[in-house]
Amino acid sequence: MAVSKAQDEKNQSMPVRSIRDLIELFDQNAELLHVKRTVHRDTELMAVLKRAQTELKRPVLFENVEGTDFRYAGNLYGGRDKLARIFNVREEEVVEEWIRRFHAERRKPVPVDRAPCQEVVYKGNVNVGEILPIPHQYRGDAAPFINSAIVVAKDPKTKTYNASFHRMQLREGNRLGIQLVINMDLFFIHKEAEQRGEPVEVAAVISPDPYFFLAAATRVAREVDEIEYAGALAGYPIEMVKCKSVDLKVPASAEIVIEGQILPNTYLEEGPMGEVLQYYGSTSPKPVFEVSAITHRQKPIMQTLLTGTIEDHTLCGVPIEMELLPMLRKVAPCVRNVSLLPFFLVAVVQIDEVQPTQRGIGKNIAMAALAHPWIKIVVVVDKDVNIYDVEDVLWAIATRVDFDRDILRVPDTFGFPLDEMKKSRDAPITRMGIDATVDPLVKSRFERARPNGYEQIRLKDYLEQE
Ligand SMILES: Cc1cc2nc3c(=O)[nH]c(=O)nc-3n(C[C@H](O)[C@H](O)[C@H](O)COP(=O)(O)O)c2cc1C
Ligand SMILES: [Mn+2]
Repeated sequence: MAVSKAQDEKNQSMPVRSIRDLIELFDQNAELLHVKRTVHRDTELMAVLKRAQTELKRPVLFENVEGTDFRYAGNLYGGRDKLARIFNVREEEVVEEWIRRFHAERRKPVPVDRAPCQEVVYKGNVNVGEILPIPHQYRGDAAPFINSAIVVAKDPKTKTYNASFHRMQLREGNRLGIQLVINMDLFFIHKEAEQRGEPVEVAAVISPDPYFFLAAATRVAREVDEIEYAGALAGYPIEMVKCKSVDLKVPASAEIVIEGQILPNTYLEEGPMGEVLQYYGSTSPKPVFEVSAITHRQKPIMQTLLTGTIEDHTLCGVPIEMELLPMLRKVAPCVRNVSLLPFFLVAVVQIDEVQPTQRGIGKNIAMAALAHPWIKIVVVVDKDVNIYDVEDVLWAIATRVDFDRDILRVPDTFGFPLDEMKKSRDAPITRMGIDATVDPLVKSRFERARPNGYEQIRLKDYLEQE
């Protein structure tokens, strides 16, 4: 379907205040896939989502799932193009726009009395598995998991609101397992409460507006109120409503909220679950989330987030790009852009062409990027290589690298905890830098063959039908 320029611009400026608005935005741009056929929650839903995600790269709305009136949305954040829609910029501008909004004016939330997320209320002795039809994601998972929930908590130390992703394993009755990764803010909030023998009141928010969602994916200092930060990303204050059973507020426009507390000194075996690197990982004792209320919209849309997919890598990788880009530019102002997609252990850095006075700068940049604890491979390329195109990056590696001189190998370094190449969980890893930039002394031999007009034309202009 051809979208006229005027139509395109109109859609782009549509205000996005909820997940329904976001789905509508994708739909108006003819990007949303509607699955109308009835699918089975545990044996079809995730298979269809994973294939649609990898093969078609589009967001998906499941309209009919057997045995429930919930609808399911997936891949809303899978890829830089989705973030470009949300921020209303071009793909190559996403990181800088996110950085710009990160530094924009923080907005205090506004309280509201009535909220869509509380149209249906269950309080007291709730059975989570009966109320919420949580799908089973991977074959070897221990149980159904919620992977898209954002946990809101008040930080008693800083008096600010924290919001972060924590996977939850479905358990019996009113209990969920919750993963608090070491050094995350909620990990510390829970540890400190535990030392006082107290639980932590929390509310897990599913399917919120995209700005709250992206704010929760960013690591920010503990002092920063993440609801106010979400307001900075959105450009409007987030509307918050009082919870029904805990002393917290949650974004009113969300679809589903699970209220309760994370217990002190209570741990149960959790996992395995297909993880971000597509391996199952191990089982270990994790804290318990005791649920006291569940609220949701009528016929809610449950957001599903498959781990180990482009969506997971977008939400983990682009926030790292935000940290990396300013840091690399300090090392070398010639750094133009960076990409951690499609797979966040591999960073591709694009630079302006190396000057004769700066020979070797590609390696300095590679060393700087490798300092990030998660990045295992970095490839540095010139500006004529498309860093969002894996084929193009491979072409540069194959044709512009002297494997005797342009490869950095750094053994015994601190790496990503879930890397299965580690001999044990705390073992160090070897990382690698690849300088695929052209030496300015032999530049003329490496000019890419291009047709006349190649950089100037827009393909779209030649394909649209009147
Ligand atoms: C899709 C996704 C899933 C995540 N799952 C978990 C998790 O299960 N447990 C956890 O502690 N952190 C998890 N994280 C990491 C934190 O939620 C994330 O880094 C957050 O920004 C930390 O916020 P903080 O600065 O408040 O600690 C996940 C992040 C993403 C993007
Ligand atoms: Mn935080």
